[in-house]
Amino acid sequence: MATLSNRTMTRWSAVALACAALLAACGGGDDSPATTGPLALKTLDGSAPVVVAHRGASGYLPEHTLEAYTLAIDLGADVVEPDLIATKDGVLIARHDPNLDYSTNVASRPEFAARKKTTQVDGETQTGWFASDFTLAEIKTLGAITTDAERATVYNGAFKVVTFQEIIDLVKAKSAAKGRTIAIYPETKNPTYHRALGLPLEDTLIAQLVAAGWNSKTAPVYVQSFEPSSLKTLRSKGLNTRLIQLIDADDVDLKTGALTFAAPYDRPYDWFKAGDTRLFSAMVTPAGLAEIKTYADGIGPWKPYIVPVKGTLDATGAVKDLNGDGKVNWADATTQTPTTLIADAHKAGLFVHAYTFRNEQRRLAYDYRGDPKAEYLQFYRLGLDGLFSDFADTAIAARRDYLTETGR
Ligand SMILES: [Ca+2]
Repeated sequence: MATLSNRTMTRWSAVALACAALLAACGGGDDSPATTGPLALKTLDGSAPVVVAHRGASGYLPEHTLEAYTLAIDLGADVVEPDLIATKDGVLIARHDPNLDYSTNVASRPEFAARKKTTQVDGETQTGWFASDFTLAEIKTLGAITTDAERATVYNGAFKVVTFQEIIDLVKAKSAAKGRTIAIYPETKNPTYHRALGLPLEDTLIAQLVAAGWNSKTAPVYVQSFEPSSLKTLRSKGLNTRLIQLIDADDVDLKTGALTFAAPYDRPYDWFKAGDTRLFSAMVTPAGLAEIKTYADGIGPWKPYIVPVKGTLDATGAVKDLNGDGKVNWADATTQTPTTLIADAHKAGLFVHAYTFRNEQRRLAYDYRGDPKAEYLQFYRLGLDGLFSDFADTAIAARRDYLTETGR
């Protein structure tokens, strides 16, 4: 197994621990990207790429907690990203999945044992405890846990589930305290699923953004979804913020370098329900981009839509274990010639925010040589407008290098 042994990781792990202990005192990561300089940047609007803290500083602390968002801001993130689901009483909370078993300690709570059930989420059968069966007050008694078994578990149970309103309040307070505008990037999660439960996300989201004074194109808000109908609903009901169409796939076939498409990651669930048989990949064609431009401002594709990766095959046609760790995975793939997606999207008038950038060695293609900054630099140089990172500090350090090399 790859180990996180390089000096950068050790250093930032130490920073993370220090920040968790002393959040208020950790403010050294502020960054104010310049927007002019000798070499024009290739982003859509010519400004520096935006760093979005994916689920907060989720590389260091249990995701989607006030502590993870606070740490991300203190590490210098421009934007924090909450995924939104609804409680039984209709409150928007930040969780990646309606199934609370994935990201909280609900399974350890005997008083909730009877609410365990098996149900379908976007066509996938899941067993667990579901947010729509719990009031906010009940969910507030739970502790968040890491969703990545390879990451620190020492904070499991220590932090509470956070509401969308608490995130808005945090971002406003931190913006005032730091003298820079911090934005939010909420995602409507499983919007068709929520609508079927009688807990539509869109109306509540709009109401909260309007109440925050943030219903405009220039507000520090980006709203994202995998389901086009959710974005269209938001627009038709009067939301004026920037909207982003997310573009997924299931995996990469390392033998061919091709994206693979298996349910539920093959197409938006609303497309499936409507009998639309196109795959997510239809969205990156010129026609697909033009269609997105009719209801959104940007796209959020998975990284290999921009920089494909592929394994190296041995004489038998099997993918080689290039790094010799006994496993064949992403860390044995090498990057291929970038696609024209960024240029194509820009031509269509759409900005591009790619996901998800992570520091772990096993998540880095072989030719980045274990250096996550090498990956960020490649994408920045391609003209990427923004990215989602679990390690915002690394993304910002790489951006500083990129801005320096462009004369800023
Ligand atoms: Ca390997």
